[in-house]
Order: sequence, then C-alpha cells, then structure tokens
Amino acid sequence: ASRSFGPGRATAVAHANIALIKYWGKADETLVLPRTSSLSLTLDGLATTTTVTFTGARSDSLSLDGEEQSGEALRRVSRFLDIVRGLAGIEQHAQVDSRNDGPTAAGLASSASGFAALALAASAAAGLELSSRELSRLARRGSGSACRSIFGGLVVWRAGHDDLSSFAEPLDCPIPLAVLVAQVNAGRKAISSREAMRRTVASSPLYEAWVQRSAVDLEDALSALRAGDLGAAGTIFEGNALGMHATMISARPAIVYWEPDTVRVLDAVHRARDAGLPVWATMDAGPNVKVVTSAELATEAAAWLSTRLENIPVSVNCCGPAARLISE
Ligand code: 2P0
Repeated sequence: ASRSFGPGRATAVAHANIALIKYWGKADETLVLPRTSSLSLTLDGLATTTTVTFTGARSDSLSLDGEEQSGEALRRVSRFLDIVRGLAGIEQHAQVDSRNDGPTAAGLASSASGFAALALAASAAAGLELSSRELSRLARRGSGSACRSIFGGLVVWRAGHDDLSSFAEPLDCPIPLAVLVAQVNAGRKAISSREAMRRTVASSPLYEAWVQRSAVDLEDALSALRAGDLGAAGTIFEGNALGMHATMISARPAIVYWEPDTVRVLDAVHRARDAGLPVWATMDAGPNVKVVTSAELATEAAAWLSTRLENIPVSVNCCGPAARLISE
C-alpha cells in the first residue's frame, strides 16, 4: 500500500478471474472458508475500479456504476468495511464508488473483481499496509473468489482450515492460456451463487462425490500443465465444471442456470475440438459459457465459434494482472 494517495482515500483496480477448477460450497459461511481448493486465471478485461473515501458521514454509502445502492448490496459492503475498520482501529464511515467494465452479477465474476478492488482500496484508504497474502485473506471475507483476483495470471486458492490458512497465491503458468467468453445472457442471475452453493451443499446427493474428485482434479490438472499437456488439463477443467453443474441440477429444488443457447455453445465447443482446436468449456453460476484455450490459438478459436453461433458474442480474454492501486 502507498501513502501517496493521501489519508482517507484510495482507488484500486482488480480484474475478474475464471476458475478452471471450481470453488463451490463453503465449510464456514462467516469466514468464507471453501470446501475445496480452486484454480483460476485472472483476465485482462472485466475490471472493477473502486474508490474508497473515509468521511465524517453518518453511514456507509455505495455507488455501483453511478447508481446509489441500498439494501443487501450496501449491507454486504458495509459488513466488509466493518472488518477493515476493525483491522485499522478506525470508526469512520466510507463512501464507496465502484465501476465495472462488464455486466454485474451475470456470472462473469463481478463479485471477484469487486471485492478484490474493494479490499485493496479500503485497506489503503484506512492506512493499512497489507501484504498480498493478507489482502487475499481480506478479499475472501467479501466474496470467496475475490481472494484469487488479488493476483494476476494462474492462481491457486488452497482451501485451508481457518482464516489464517485460507488464501490464494500465484503460480507459474507453463502454458500461455486464454479464455473466450460466449455471452449467452448478460442479465442479472435469478439466484445468487451464495444461495445456490448453500442449497447444493445442503441437498445435492452428488455434492460429496464432486468435493472428493475436485482434490484429485486439482493435482492432476497442475501436473498436466507442468507437463505442457493442455489436452489433459482441458479435459479435467471441463469435467470439473460440468460436474459442479451436476451438483446444482441435482439439488432440491434444482438450480439450472442453463439456457437453450448454453447447450448450443457447449455443442459448438465439442465440434471445434473435433475439428482440431484446443478448446474446453467451463461454466460458472450463470448461463454463459467460457472456453479455455491456448493464447496462441485464441483468435482462431473465437472466429471458429463466432461464425457458428449467430447472435452469441464471443470475446477473447488473455491473462491479466494483479490488483493494484492507481492514482485518480
Ligand atoms: C468459482 N464461482 O470458483 C466459482 C465457480 C461460481 C462458480 O466463486 O459466496 O461470488 O461470495 O464466496 O465467490 C462465485 O461465487 O461466492 C464463484 P461467495 P462467489 O469462481
């Protein structure tokens, strides 16, 4: 953290990350400890820029893409600021101004970039100088996946067993990767990932099997990447994500984020693979499909999919940087 932003105010940028091995389900709701470790790629697009100003106001305020927020969105940010105030030993309320590059709450990791940027801006504005590991633990309290967006490139979040041991860290990426986003629907999802996870853990008969397999998936995927075997890694990424959706679909009541176009994209990804392109699908808590591919062939793969998926925009995202403070 830097002192050059003046006491009381700081601006930070963080990017979304897409999990290759997924986080789905908590061991501890309050501390946001996950049941499984996860692996992700921080992207170069889909950024959130957040300014935090501690003021003499009587309460916290939150503006998201220029719109003043109330209700649950504000309460969640306020609870997070309570943690920062506790660490810094201050009591002032804060004004939070946050802007997203991409759509909010559409399953495109806006809470990951959002809470990573908030953790960095709020801690700097409060005068804290946290290490990146401490920042990752702090961001985790806001939203689990946010702990991974503190770092750039390939990132692993080791589940750990308590607040101190659950944090993300960057890994060398032996294969340059890219992620295509096939945007099936940019609307807000009807059910939050937080609620969807809770219901899955509580009621899916497939959940424990997915948790067990996930630990194997992570180690096998890391070995495959180290061996330069994108085919083996991609197969594991796709299986891990579709397995996670199987746990949701088998929850009671079922959580089905898929739309008809979701299946069209999944089918196109299979056909692209049959045509020799290195592409594997992954999905998060929404109907959009992300496609893991090599950085080298990303443009070609996006063009191949685009021409076969009328009305579904396909964007190319490369590896992105760590969260950082900026001058306003
Ligand atoms: C992930 N997702 O690993 C998984 C895959 C969505 C599907 O992390 O409750 O917003 O705030 O910890 O981090 C989305 O969940 O959930 C997510 P909370 P979060 O990227």
